Amino acid sequence: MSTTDRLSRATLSRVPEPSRPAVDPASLRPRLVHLGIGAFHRAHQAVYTEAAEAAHGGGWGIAGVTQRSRTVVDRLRPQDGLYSLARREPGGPAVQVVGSVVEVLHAVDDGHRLAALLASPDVAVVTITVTEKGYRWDPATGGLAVGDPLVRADLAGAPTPATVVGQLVAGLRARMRVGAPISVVSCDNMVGNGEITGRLVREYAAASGWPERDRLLDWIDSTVAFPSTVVDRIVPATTDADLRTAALALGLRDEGAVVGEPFSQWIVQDAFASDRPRWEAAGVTFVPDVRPYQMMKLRLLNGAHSLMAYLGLAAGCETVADVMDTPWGEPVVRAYTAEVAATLTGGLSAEAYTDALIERFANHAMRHRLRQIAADGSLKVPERWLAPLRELRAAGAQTPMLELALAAWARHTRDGEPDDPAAARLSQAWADRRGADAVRALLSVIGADDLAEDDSLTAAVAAHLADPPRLGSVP
Ligand code: CS2
Repeated sequence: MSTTDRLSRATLSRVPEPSRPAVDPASLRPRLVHLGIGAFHRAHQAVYTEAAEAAHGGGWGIAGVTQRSRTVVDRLRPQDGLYSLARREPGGPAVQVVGSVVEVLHAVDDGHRLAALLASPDVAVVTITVTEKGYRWDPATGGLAVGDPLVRADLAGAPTPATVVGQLVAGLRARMRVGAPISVVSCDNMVGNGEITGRLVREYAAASGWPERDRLLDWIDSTVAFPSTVVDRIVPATTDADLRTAALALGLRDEGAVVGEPFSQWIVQDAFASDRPRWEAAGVTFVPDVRPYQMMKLRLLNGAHSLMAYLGLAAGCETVADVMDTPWGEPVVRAYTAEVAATLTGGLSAEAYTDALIERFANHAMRHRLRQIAADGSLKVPERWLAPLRELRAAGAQTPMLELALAAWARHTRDGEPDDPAAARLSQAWADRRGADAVRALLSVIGADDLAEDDSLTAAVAAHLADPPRLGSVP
């Protein structure tokens, strides 16, 4: 079949009826700016926003902003922001065009348009998915990485800021003149993502040297909200085969196609500054405090993901489902989640959550590559493992699975050519060092000097490094 014609508003009527968007894109305008319009946003918040609009209206369109590469702009702009999501049901994909993205921008090349949108009273919400490293923060202090070259360049007055925090603060500075409230909603995998974002924004404004910075800080305190959220949906990177599946279902080429698992969840702190899409109509849960949900998701799902990634890559597996096919996959995940579950609060059931995880991880319709999960370990490991590790050790509990996990990550930093912003420092930790010395140096790189001083921990991790587990007999 020839699918040279591309999905766009002009060709949308050729898409089979059941796959068409739930909203008429022409009825929307940018009322929400999203920073980091990668596959995850398109398979998650954009879908909730479309469903909320379909249920309640309000004209909530999304202006999606990509940070570095222009690829997303080149894929989505010729398609008027339209793309399809394939839900990877075990019995075959269900493909649906999503209609909520109405504008696609590049943060720097289209920086003036971005600033104008952030200042516009018509825009009431900013959502963010830029991964942990996009915040340019120092996980050891929780503060802005002021030594980061891009942060420095933005603070020195780059005309269109290249960092997310720089873009936000420049937008808020312009917005202060019109005075309209706004909510900035981080959707990245960090405990207290709203508080972190608020802190980074304030630190950046304070460091800006602008004459009106004190007034800006007061205005941010009184008028800008930073709700925390927990997002969950497994979204592997789109492959050529996924693009072919989309084209087949739509009868049109779709270069913006994304795939996601059937499961999806969004927990949002009910603390907005003003108007927002009626996401509750789309199944979003609003709660006063997202922390118990965030800890459960980060420590159980993401923590198990990272563990499977580092163990699985070393064992020659390619995807999460491959790991679940091994005799050790499920027992390792269960032993890990049982160990970490002791740190969870809030009365949520870790057992039920784990059972559901096992099923999600084993979904063979997903090809979720371990390499994708293993990336940026220096920023993921502290959130996922070190926080529970500290709590368990402070309580005198045994931590065999977290030790095994750290050893698997340490081995990956030594042998696995990690894709990580701290790659050079991680490899330096291995220069002239072995065993527990190397483990101490690695822990220091990721801001965990306290754990580096825990001799029984570093010795246990080093023992696994010296004698890698025969995975069939993992504890
Ligand atoms: C994964 C997450 O790449 C990773 O590090 O653990 O992207 C994970 O798939 C999502 O958080 C699931 O909601």
